[in-house]
Amino acid sequence: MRLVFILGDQLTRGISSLDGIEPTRDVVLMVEVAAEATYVRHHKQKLVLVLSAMRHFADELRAEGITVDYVRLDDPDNLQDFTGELARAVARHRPEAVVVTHPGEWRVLQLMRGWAEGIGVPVEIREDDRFLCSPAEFARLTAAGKTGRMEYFYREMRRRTGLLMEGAKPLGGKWNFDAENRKALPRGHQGPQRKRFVPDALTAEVMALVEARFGDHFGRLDRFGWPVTRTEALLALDDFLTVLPAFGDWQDAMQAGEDFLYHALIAPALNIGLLTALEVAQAAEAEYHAGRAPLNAVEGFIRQVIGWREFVRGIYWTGMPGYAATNALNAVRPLPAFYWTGETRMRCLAEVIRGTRDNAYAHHIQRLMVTGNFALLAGIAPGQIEDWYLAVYADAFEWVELPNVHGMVAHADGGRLGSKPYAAAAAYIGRMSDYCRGCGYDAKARTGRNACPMNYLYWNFLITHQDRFGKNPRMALPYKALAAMGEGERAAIVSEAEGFFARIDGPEAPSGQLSLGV
Ligand code: DLZ
Repeated sequence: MRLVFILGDQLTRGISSLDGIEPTRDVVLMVEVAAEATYVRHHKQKLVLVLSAMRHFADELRAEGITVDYVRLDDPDNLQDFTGELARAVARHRPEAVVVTHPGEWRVLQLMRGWAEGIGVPVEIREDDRFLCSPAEFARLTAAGKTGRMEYFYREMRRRTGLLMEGAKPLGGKWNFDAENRKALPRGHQGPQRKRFVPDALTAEVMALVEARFGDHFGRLDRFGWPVTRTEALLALDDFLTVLPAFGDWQDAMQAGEDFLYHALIAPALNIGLLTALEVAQAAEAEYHAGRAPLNAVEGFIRQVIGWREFVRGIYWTGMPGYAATNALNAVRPLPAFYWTGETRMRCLAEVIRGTRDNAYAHHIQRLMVTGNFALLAGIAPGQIEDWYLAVYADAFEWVELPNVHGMVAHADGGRLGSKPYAAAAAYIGRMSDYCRGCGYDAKARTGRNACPMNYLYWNFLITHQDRFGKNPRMALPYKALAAMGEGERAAIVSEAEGFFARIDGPEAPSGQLSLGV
């Protein structure tokens, strides 16, 4: 008999480890272990998502007649880590072999590689074929030179899948409609009511368990509404398709109090396996062909799923472990405490952190241009900001989170993912959101007592990294503006930034100004 070990982000009936399973002979093993909940202190909603989805998935396999050996977190004999629990299961079942699918994290792959010797049973690690491009193929494609950047890789994935293609040409005559996807929302816009899922009895039981065991982790649990089964995930996908037409124009827009807007909200389900990339991309394409959604919206969504998502996975698996160790900008500052409390006078940050706490979710521009932008400008150590993202977002698994944060947010990879850092001053946030209205800081002031820190930190960032970015043609404009500043103004910027860093965990947030309402 074979023991098929399925992890918490492998909840797909078609997962490769289940290929050829013989229900009368083989056993599926699933284990809830504290080590996975605490190696970073995951948001409570993320813990509920994974554990509840695991329990539902196990029930579905059992309903098919498959034997599932399921170890619960509160089982008194639980050794609380993957290796210990696999060893116990091997002793229980005495399998001829263990079958697993390639994990989503380099750390776990190292564990898996040690299992055959450590536990004394052959371990077959199968490819994770839920992705369109394997790491080996990615290495081949990028070594060929042409697809080293996301845009070219994406075109290759379009050709390969035939999505939005007219023969060999892209539908609509262009590969990328991003320029049409950067509109701000009208003032006071009310977003749509998005589908959320009421916890069933099983999820409620997991919520109580998480509150009891991990009650001191970040995040609110009372607003849990993520899909935990494939049926619910398909309903979440349907809900997205109804707002897809507006997703394109407003995908970069932000508004206080509007946590979801027109975003897909399917990444948590997709990344634990309840949906597959190809099916969600095909569902979006069908909306275009049915005349229900415009091309800019559909293309923008499909690019994220078959382009960016696959590209960053390729970067992760071909680059690890060295990729995570780079620190091109020598960023060493500890993560400010307000990332956990939301207690800052910067309304944009307070609002995004509030949404993150409430939902284990923020959309891509909030992650990139608010919490990410601040971390970049403030020179937060890559490992610290990466751990934060990995912990707080329900969809964050390392293969996707790490390159996004290490490369795109922190530019710690020296430009492998993006040819320029995503650095912005308050003007960008003011243009794309209503956060600056009602903020205690002055978004227009570059220096001075009440200047928005994003402004002097932005110019301070350009000054600090002038040697690296000063000659980058994509940054010519801001460096021209910097060159036009007098020495006095440059000195004032540096001194404002130093003053801010000195009080970053202190009186930056005087009482009465805390935006989380605490
Ligand atoms: C994220 C997570 C958590 C919180 N708990 C478990 C668990 O108890 N059992 C499990 O099999 N998987 C869990 N996971 C998902 C794993 O951390 C994930 O599979 C690895 O990080 C590899 O991507």
